[in-house]
Amino acid sequence: MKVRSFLKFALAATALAASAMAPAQTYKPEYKMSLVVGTAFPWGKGGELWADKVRERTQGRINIKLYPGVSLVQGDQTREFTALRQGVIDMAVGSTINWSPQVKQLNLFSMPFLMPDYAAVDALTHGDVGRDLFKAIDQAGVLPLAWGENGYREISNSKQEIRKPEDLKGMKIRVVGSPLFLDTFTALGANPTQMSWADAQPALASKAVDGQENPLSIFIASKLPTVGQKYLTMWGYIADPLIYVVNKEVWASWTPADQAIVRQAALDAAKEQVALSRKGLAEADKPLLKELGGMGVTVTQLSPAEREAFVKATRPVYDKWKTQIGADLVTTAEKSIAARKR
Ligand code: X2X
Repeated sequence: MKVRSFLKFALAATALAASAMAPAQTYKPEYKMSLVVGTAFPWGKGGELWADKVRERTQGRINIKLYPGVSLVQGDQTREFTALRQGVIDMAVGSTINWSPQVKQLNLFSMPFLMPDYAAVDALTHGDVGRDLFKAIDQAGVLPLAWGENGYREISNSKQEIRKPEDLKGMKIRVVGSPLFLDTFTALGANPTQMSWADAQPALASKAVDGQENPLSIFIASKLPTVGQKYLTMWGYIADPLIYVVNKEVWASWTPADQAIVRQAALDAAKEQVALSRKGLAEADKPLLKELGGMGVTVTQLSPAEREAFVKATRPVYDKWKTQIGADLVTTAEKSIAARKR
């Protein structure tokens, strides 16, 4: 064999071997999507919408199974982000609260009374802040694709109406596992206790804790009024967005065409999911509140002056966390909110 034809042969053989080993061609039979709650909730529904669109638009090349109850991390929602990075979880629709132990900037949305209304939430997620936070998540090792929404977290309890911070005095309130929540509820005179959502429900039922804070969609679908959570105060102190993400190795294993499909499906599903989360609350007469009355829940709406007392009591917490989260990011958020379209 002449040198030239030998070289040609060797090149061809190498290319053949490389294509046989190419990881880009290996799709898993099934991808695991982590969720805290299932399809009876707007959150779980948002995951299902994403999975269905991807399956349909890829003709089944990418087949996603839902794992609600954060079952891939045994219900420990604050470990979800690490499991995503490590590949124990392939993709997720997760709350900023649950990932804030690993991505401290995500604590932004838990800053008490930062976001006065939905327009403020949108100004952050769809503006410079949203872009900066996606960069932070990417740098932390997981690929973010779209913003969804869990919602405004209102406070409920089994003991008495809450109208002023003093009403919270000594109340045992279940909070999620981010230290910012301990600071907020301690500042309000309550007795916060950290536990997972899986542990919170039996703790509320047995009256081991007096109250909790969650979006109304979670409050209702989890049937909290039936375990004695009869007092609900609409204080709108924080709202947690949801983020649609994919593990980076999984992402890299897909063709560019399939990556584009998964990204667009996440954007489409997230848009529908946000509308579901706001249903009954975004309308001027908030029909969801009437529904709650029918479940025997006393719904308390605060006057601006009453709300201000909660803002004032938590201001030192806001100031402390502004530094911890990053003063620049928080200032950008404050400016974006001030300039929002209403
Ligand atoms: O644990 C909660 O309160 C929940 C379900 O809202 C989250 O996962 C943040």
